[in-house]
Amino acid sequence: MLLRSFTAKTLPEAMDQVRSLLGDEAIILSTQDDGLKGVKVTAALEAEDGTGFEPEVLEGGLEVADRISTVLDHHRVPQGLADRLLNAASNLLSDDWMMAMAAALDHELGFLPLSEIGPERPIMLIGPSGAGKSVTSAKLCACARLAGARSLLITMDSDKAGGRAQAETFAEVLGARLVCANDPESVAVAVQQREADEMAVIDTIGSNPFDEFELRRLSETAEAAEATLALVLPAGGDPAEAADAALAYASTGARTMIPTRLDAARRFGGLLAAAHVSSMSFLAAGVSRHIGAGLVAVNPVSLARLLSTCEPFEPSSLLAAD
Ligand SMILES: Nc1nc2c(ncn2[C@@H]2O[C@H](COP(=O)(O)OP(=O)(O)O)[C@@H](O)[C@H]2O)c(=O)[nH]1
Ligand SMILES: [Mg+2]
Repeated sequence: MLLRSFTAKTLPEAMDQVRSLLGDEAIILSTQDDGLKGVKVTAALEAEDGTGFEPEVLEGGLEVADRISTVLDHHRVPQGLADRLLNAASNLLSDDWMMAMAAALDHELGFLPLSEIGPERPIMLIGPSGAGKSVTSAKLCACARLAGARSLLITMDSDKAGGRAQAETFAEVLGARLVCANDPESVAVAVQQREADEMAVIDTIGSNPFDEFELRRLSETAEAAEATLALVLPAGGDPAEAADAALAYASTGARTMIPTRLDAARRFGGLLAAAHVSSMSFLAAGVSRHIGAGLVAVNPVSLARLLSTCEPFEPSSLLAAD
């Protein structure tokens, strides 16, 4: 069963979209007035093998699709990605909507556990200023320490006001060895000279995703250090901006992403759009400003839970008498 939702200013316009994309065979499952956003029509098309329209399947599928669609709407997931996720969920024909959403996220997005990177490759964190790169570098060193490994923190951020002091504080607290290096060659030397059991983390200076020179420099450094690049991107931003930035950063060769500030945002459509458009896999996520407790694993189930537990903030409910 192919399931899609269409939003337009009026019902006839939405119906036109249904007919032109799915044809006359499409069955309208629900119509919903979304206020300022317009009218949303959810429609289904029978699969080529003829499956999908038994009444129970349709009813269960519609309920699952409705729940998932509400969650994706709340997070401002762009329509194209939301449709893909709904299709993936409806193909599963599960009546457990959370599991259906997890399966859909697994289908459309990539997930790479940190443990799969291995200590032999340094991790190099890139991203805009203030994204959380330095704090995430420290969190990675803390993870290494918890796993009983030593870490080497290479900072390219030491020229920034307070950058060196911040790195020195992190390194001291975490028992990490600190090296300041400002060009690809010195980063490569620091990496080559590390002890066999040291995990290297490279923290970079904030960059502009739309400055080709800065991006080229990042990929040259990663190449020289034979590092795995990870984009650090804060949650809560505009989905189109996040997607554009991630796509630009993907040109450096980055294939993984560490979203940050999940604790301080209530809309994650930007992160989903960024990961989807750039084909980057989620490596881990920042959920606190505190170094010790701030990095968690991300998998389809934990992401589905996170998305579904973000209730919209409604000031009116605080004012209502009970
Ligand atoms: N609440 C919260 N704050 C974070 C998180 N990660 C980083 N921060 C905060 O974001 C700010 C910028 O972090 P920093 O690592 O210096 O950013 P950089 O410029 O990318 O190196 C700091 O105030 C951090 O404490 C997170 O996961 N949650
Ligand atoms: Mg920094």
